Amino acid sequence: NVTKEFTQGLPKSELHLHIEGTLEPDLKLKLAQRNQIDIGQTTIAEVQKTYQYDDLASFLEVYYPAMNVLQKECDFYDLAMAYFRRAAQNNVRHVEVFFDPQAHTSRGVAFSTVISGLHRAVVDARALNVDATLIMCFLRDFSKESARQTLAQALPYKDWLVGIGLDSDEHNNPPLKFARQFEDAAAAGLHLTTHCDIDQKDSLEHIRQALEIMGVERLDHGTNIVEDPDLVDFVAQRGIGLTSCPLSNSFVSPEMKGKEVLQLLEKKAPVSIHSDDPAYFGGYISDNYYALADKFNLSRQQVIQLARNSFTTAWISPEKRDLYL
Ligand code: ES4
Ligand code: ZN
Repeated sequence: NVTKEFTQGLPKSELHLHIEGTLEPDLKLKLAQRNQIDIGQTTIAEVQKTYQYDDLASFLEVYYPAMNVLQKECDFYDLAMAYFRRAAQNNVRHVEVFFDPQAHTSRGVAFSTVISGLHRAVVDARALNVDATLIMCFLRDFSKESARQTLAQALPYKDWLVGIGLDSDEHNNPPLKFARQFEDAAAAGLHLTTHCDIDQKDSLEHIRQALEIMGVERLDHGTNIVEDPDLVDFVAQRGIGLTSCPLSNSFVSPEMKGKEVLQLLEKKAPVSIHSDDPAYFGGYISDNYYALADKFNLSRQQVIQLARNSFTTAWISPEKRDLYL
């Protein structure tokens, strides 16, 4: 049987984790104090009371204002190191961390401040036996021009990045809006992924664009793909990963997309399990594995397959992959 100890002990790769979504209430309060920012709450319980949302838009309204406490290089370092310690406790051996520079540059924080703090933590994570890299995401509800400027700011640091992603509010913001920036990023040697959220009415069309036109190599969430068997065959044949996040999904769908995950496993499409915004959705990666395994009665073999998929679809060298598999 699958226990919490089993999901925790299993070596895992984390491919869908927003670093800003790891900001726990205690660190939020500490940084607010350090930077003399009034966030309107002074206790952990008060902060937790603000965590009420039932769709992406209402979540993002809580999520972005909280980031005000992130001001200095050391704030980004402390945020990422706190996460890497959690990752180590969860037996996460490899992690590709999403970050949203525009959520910070739009508040007047320099791009270099954000990426320098995160990168310094990536280097120090090695001492925790956590192999970490960074994926820069564009905010899809910002303009193309803003994405273009953000990519221009990032390219001098491209050796610190493994890939590019797309997140935030998907409504009326299809992947194709950023086709040019994705092309430029790929030309610079970066991998490509995009969110295709589960509660989007245009989800299948967005998945199609991302796969067939933009050549993305993974889909974040993306489990609505089961509605189109041809697209499922496409990702299975090419080894395109789908990064599903059960606890995040549970806010918009009580079944957490578990049936879809099982169908994808059945069809040998490389679906895997991740955390999204663990400080906001009630658990880190082992909790996400356990929540799904418990609700859908997964076998140990199925859980092991999900973890294997998280390594086969990771953006790591074949040599490193062999070490993990
Ligand atoms: C996100 Cl759950 C979710 N969806 C889209 N964008 C995001 N950024 C952080 N969490
Ligand atoms: Zn996400």
